[in-house]
Amino acid sequence: MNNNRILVTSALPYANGAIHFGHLAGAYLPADMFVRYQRLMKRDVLFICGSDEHGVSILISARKEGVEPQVIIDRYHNLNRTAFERIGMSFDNYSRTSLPVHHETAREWFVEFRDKGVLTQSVEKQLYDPEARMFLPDRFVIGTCPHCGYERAYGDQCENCSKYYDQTELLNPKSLLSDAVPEIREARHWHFPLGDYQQRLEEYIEKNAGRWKENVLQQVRSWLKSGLSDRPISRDMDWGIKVPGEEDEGKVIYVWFEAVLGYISSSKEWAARIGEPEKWKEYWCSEDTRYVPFIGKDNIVFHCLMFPAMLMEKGGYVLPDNVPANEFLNLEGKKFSKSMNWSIELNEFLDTYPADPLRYTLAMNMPETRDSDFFWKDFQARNNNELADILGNFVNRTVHFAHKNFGGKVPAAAELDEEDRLFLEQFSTIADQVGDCYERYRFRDAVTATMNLARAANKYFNDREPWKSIKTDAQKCANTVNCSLQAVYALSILIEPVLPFTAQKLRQLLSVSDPKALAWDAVKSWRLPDGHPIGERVILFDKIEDATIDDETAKLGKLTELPERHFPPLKEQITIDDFMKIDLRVGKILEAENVPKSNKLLKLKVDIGSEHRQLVAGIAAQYTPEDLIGKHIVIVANLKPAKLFGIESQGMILAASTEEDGPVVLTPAVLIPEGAIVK
Ligand code: B3M
Ligand code: ZN
Repeated sequence: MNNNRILVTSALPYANGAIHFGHLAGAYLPADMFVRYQRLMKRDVLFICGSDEHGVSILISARKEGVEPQVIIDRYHNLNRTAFERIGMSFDNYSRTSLPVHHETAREWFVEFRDKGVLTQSVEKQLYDPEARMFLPDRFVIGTCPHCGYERAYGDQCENCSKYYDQTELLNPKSLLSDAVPEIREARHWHFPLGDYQQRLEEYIEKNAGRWKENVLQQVRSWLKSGLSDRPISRDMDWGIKVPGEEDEGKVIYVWFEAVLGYISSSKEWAARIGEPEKWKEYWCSEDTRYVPFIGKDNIVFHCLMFPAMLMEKGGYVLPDNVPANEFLNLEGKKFSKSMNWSIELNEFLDTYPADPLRYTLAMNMPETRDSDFFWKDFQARNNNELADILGNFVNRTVHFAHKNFGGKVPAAAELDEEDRLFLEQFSTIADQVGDCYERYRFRDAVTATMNLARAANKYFNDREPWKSIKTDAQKCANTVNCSLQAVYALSILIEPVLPFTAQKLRQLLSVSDPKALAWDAVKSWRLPDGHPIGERVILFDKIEDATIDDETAKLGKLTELPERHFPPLKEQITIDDFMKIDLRVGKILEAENVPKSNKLLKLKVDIGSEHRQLVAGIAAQYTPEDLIGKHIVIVANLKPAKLFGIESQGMILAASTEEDGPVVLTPAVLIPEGAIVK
């Protein structure tokens, strides 16, 4: 394979929400770093992305808001495109799958496969909503999970026990569109015979296995081991790419079948835009291309099995050379969740902070082999202690010193000593090391090695003490400043993949315009000429205060709007006499302790005025004993005692709860004496 032509794609984000840090660290930032490195290696790179604008989730969002799906996709396409630009994603083309070029491409593939007899048809039982008059996609129906009994399980998967099943297996199904009870009807669907490619896919994967990431291989091998089966590739829906032909009226092409083809149509759009409409073929239809799709781990099966099988069937197309999928990034130890406000929106973040420190922090915490986290404190520390104190500081002192003592010009070096030479030699070694990391998709290591040059440079400047040699040995001082400025140049190239905005500032500062200097290998050979003018110093990184970070952390999880929740229907009516049978009393918690071997239960001693009660309450996951002692609460005082974990509970504490979050203990809003009656 020719290593000079490289096709890189990043997963097409659904135009159904704003991309967050997790997406960035998964499929976008590593792709951009890889591409920027390869461009500096002077390779012929095409970098492609776009919005994925079909699929059920977009339809659901549209119904929820009561708008057309077009409104949703326009909103998020524009939002995400802007966010990508601001964070420095250097796509050659950012397309959208609602464009005619994509619809045509997807139909062409579908029809070709259908006409060749590759696709099969079968009739399946599916849930049909008689009121909305449509077949229900899996996410449009809920019911009771056939495995665990969870009552709000979706049509394809239960969020409680994670099991997959067929939507017709759901108990008590209900349509989310109309609340109607769906009927089971037969629906005819087109299938892609993925099972037929089992052997070819196995060969393809094993041929590459030596180079692919372990986390990717593991998932792929387990799919292969359980045996590939045919995949339905049509859906009964009116949002998406229509399946051509009268007999397929009302059917659209399944989103995953067409979304992967979005890479190809985005490339076509790019080729047309640059005035060479056939040029996309140089990348896609050539044995000679190194094709690397960047994705998150949830997209592995489609990129490692389904898409390659489609490409094999089509013939004449390049297969992925490697699929360096990342694991997931969490936020402060928890999954990103928009509805719980446990998320950071990229555009909002970039209104306050520059892009490069975020790119750096995400790269240093990239979930390459296992899930990882973004912590605000870590972001602050990386920005202040690494970018500002090491990289920024080195550049500033060097430039400042050159202005103060050498008129803002590169002083001529002569008779470098051993230490100078060793320092300069490091540029080459580090450039090779970093390059090797990028070639092997090891982004954390690449950035760590890059920063090692900044560290070495800071140390060199310190050790050489030019502020002393200026008085005693003018040539030695000139040599130090010359070498240090060469390091600023070397850094301007080496940091480009991870810190492109800062790299740009450095090149401006050094007024580097020689095209020969803008290459990875130039770090080894190109040098700033003697007498070359240096610009005035600029602040590269502003420090971030503790208070700012505290504010940011405090914002997390604070809900401005309560998420939509579902509760069981109301119970049947009772009389006032029924209610009066319950004796509710205010009590004060005197003691609280964990129940050994239980992570749910707390043992409490409660003063209810007339007596002390021992209660056992299932609130240990939400409260520590210290949280509770001294609190006023309400208890059911005349409940028959019961034993929990062998401990007697003489009553019950009142708490409100949702399925998602555990109980919240109810407390009187003002101080009320123990024993007071609640009714
Ligand atoms: N939009 C799923 C996702 O965002 C899907 C990726 C398509 S890549 C062709 O995870
Ligand atoms: Zn379940």
